[in-house]
Amino acid sequence: MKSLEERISRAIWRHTSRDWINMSSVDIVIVGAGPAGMTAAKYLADKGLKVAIFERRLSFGGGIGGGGMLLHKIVVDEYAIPILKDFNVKHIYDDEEQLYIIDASELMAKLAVGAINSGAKIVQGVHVEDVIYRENPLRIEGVVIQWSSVAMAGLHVDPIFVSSRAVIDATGHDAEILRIVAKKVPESKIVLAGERSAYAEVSEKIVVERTGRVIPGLYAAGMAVAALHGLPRMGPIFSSMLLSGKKVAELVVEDLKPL
Ligand code: 48F
Repeated sequence: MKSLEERISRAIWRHTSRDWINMSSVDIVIVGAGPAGMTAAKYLADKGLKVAIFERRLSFGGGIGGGGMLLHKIVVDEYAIPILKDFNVKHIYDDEEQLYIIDASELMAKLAVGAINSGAKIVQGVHVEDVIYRENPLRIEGVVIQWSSVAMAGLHVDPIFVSSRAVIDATGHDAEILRIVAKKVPESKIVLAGERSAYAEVSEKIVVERTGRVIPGLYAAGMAVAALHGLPRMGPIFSSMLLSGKKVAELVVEDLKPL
């Protein structure tokens, strides 16, 4: 007769292993469970694609949770309303400012629920430290992952791999994956212009416009787009993060179609 302790351990090992074997190859890896990453995940999973989000923290939401300077509200403009409806996020209209107001906690939770209910997997505590690439023709074909705790402890532990047909950098202001590829795959010719100071009206539009494929197999969404193209920041208005996530999903679906 197995003890409860033994059964707990066996259950966790068995089901985690099954998941990881299943995730050793996916259609799309999304790096970062912020607003752009989770929005992209839902729309990709809605198309029946196998989606894994790797998030290095033990929570999802990225920059949403801090609201605006720790005040628990964020704002969006009208262009984001259809996305809020898809995720069932409550929003109220402020007549005076002509903006929609959302509770930060509700947006975080419902973006995650939407992505998960559509079939995407969010795995927390996993740090993406590199990519898999192929030459002739150049293509990104997955990511190299490590437990965040190992990365934080600075231990020298070899990572493992997740193969994918597409990788989306949704890591926010630091554009971590683009930065790695720029440095370690020089033939990618990626040059990060670096994010510019605040100019919300311009950045809300242009971040969405410039969202897309960077090199074959590698895409940028959310604030990573600003870091790549030298675009201004916008602070706690999140319409472009949601629209960028939706747009990158549509572009990836289009690119993966012929296979
Ligand atoms: O920063 P984040 O929320 O990115 P985003 O989706 O949205 C930006 C807004 O939050 C806000 C803004 C717009 O109004 O200016 O800042 O572009 O979410 C990025 C997530 O990626 C995780 C990080 O912990 C965060 O949750 N992340 C970053 N690098 C890695 C990573 C990595 N190398 N591996 C795994 N996760």
